Amino acid sequence: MQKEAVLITGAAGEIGQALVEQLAESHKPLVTLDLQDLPVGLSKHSTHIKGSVAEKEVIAFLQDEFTFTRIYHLAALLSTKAERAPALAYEGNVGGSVLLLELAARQSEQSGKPVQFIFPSSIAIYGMPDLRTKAANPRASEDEWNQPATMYGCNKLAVEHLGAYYAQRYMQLANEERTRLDFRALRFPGLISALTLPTGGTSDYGPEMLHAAANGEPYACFVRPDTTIAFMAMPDAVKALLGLAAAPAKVLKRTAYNVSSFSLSAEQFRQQVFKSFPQAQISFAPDAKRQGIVDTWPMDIDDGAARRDWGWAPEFDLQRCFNEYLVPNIRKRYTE
Ligand code: AKB
Repeated sequence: MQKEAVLITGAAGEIGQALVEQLAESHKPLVTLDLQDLPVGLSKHSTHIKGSVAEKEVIAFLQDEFTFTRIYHLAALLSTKAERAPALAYEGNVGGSVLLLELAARQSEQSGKPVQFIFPSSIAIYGMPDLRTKAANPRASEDEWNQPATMYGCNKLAVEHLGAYYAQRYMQLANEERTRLDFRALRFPGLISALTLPTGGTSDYGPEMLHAAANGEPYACFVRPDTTIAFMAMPDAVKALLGLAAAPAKVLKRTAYNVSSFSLSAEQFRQQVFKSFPQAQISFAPDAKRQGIVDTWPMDIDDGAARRDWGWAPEFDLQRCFNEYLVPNIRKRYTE
């Protein structure tokens, strides 16, 4: 007998760990999938499968063992790592997503209930053509500048479109009506966690700068001081995922929503870090190629649609994020 469950892929990643922590009590049974093991403290909360979303055997095992009501598909190779291995990124980021969309489509048909498929997309789907255009258009809304400049950005935009296809058009030539999956996506800015360090992204300079300062290590920032993008505290990212998942389908007017919190330059980020770690040694040593990627991302994104349609609002603005979430928890992490 298949067990009803909630699935989290990429569960050992930054968002994954925060989401497992949050869902541990409320969502049972919880099934987690990742190439890595879950950290000891989290592994007791789920049935963990070690494997890749791009492996057909892994997806077939999940299909046979569980009936999923909701899937948080977080597994992804982030922008910098994906640029270093584009084909591998495509295989995992898009190929793996299609295997999971197919699983959700089949289970929606079998149960007659739409499986909810929650997908974290990214500011990386945007492609600002140059710095003048970026400065002249500080808050990108969902339907503009969708010309990603990275493999990762292309992957995220492709899965947004594929998800909408599976939710609205899948098997449209078939005679009989069918129950389709319920696809919902969020475009996240750079995320900052006090408990984990980023791996393989290009917005990583922010969290790396802060964690290095807290750990008493010098840090050379790989982007220019004027580089500006949006960021969000990890608890708000989890809040957004749960908020979108809980929204009644009838209030949603699009499948992909921007969500944002605060936008600042790398220099402003450094000044914010100095407030709590005045001894920090933070310099700038721009990496022209990675700089080129961040320069195509908007300074901020317009999340008016998410606020209007399903009441999105972040808990943490810049000051609260640093003073109430990041600094107290990071201090604990590096002093205890
Ligand atoms: C990355 O830098 O690749 C991610 C993102 C902005 O989606 N953190």
